[in-house]
Amino acid sequence: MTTSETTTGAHEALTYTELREQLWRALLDCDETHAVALVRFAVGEGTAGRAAAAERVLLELIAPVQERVGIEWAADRITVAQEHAATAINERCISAVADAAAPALAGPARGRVTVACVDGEWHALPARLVAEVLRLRGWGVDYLGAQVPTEHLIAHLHQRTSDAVLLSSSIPSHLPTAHAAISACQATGIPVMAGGAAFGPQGRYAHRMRAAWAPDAVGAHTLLEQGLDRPAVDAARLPDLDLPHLTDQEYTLVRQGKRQLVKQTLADIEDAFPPMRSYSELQRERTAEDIDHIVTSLITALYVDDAELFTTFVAWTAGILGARGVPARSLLPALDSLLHQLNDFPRATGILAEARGALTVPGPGQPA
Ligand code: B12
Repeated sequence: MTTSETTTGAHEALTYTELREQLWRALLDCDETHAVALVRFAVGEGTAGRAAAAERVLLELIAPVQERVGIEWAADRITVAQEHAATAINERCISAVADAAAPALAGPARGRVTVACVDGEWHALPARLVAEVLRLRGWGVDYLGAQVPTEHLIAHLHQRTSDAVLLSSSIPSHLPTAHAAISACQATGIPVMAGGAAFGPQGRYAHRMRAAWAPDAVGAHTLLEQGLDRPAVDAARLPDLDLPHLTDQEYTLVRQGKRQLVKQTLADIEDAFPPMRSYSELQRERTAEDIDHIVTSLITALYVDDAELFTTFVAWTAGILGARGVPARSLLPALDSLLHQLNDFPRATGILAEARGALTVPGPGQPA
């Protein structure tokens, strides 16, 4: 099929399942022209219902195909380069949908919101989807994109009128930064809604940080329509006001000792996992990165006081390693080393022990 067939109606009878498959193929072929033609086709020509059609394309075509990109990368069936290319094309597709729907958007805005990713967060695509859906539903949106330093976000809020700040984060390790950003935004008197995978099942961490939370873009619209409570203009609050367990200092001390923890863990696993001795320089670097991520995740779990955050991360790491031929049991020496090093920290050892127990280790003779 050629690209011109795409635009001349050859897809008229396509179901959403077929459209998703075609978009997926176009992403794998790095065929941006075809992908853009496909989403434009799916939005359709007529003005009536175009905003609703555009929303459906964003949430039921582009979003699930983007999630598939993650699944295929995690399973080692596509490369990092393919994942980057696919994401770049999907970003272009979102712009194309927004352009195609623009003529259907009229009338005064319902209100204005600012949508931003927390500092350090590169996953801008989820936030962009939220921003575009809100625009389609009549909101004025200041979309600030990826990794917005909190002080610049606050400066923006002082310059522009916003009814709410919508903060996005996909990676849990950004939760301490997200918490500081939530508190700083609220101190300006503007309500905050958080969203994205980082905030946990049913937004449990957003709630603990006193932010509103919605699972997705449509949920964000519903909450905005209901109206968010305006916080008092005040000084940004200290984290332990929301998270009293932080007064035990475990989070602060383990975070301060992170470099040494990573270094010692690497030394310990080299002793306990003999295949590591023949690792190449690149393999060693990757292992150091993995340990760094594990320690960072433990520190985040201490911050929100939730062992499940760490257990989920360890299981995810085991899955990623497993798909690349590295057995899950290779993580055990790292967890044991951390357990030993953090012997004096009861919350940390509790979290580590829970993750260790949850890590399924095949018995002798079973494939790892
Ligand atoms: C694309 C991608 C990237 C791109 C991002 C580019 C971009 N412009 O966005 C790049 C290459 C930069 C990247 C980098 C990394 N990534 Co990445 N990435 C992804 C991927 C494949 C897709 C993300 C996405 O767009 N999802 C699609 C949207 C639709 O999903 P969504 O998040 O659920 O969004 C909806 C809701 O959450 C909600 N929502 C989102 N934000 C908000 C905000 C508000 C206010 C509200 C109300 C709702 C809301 O609404 C959205 C729309 O309905 C995911 C896999 C996945 N399944 O998501 C991994 C993924 C998120 N990445 C992952 C990882 C590990 C990383 C890296 C650490 C990799 C590395 N070793 O460097 C880095 C971290 C970078 C950083 N510091 O942030 C892991 C995270 C695992 C974990 N639990 O920690 C994932 C899950 C991959 C995987 N399959 O395992 N990544």
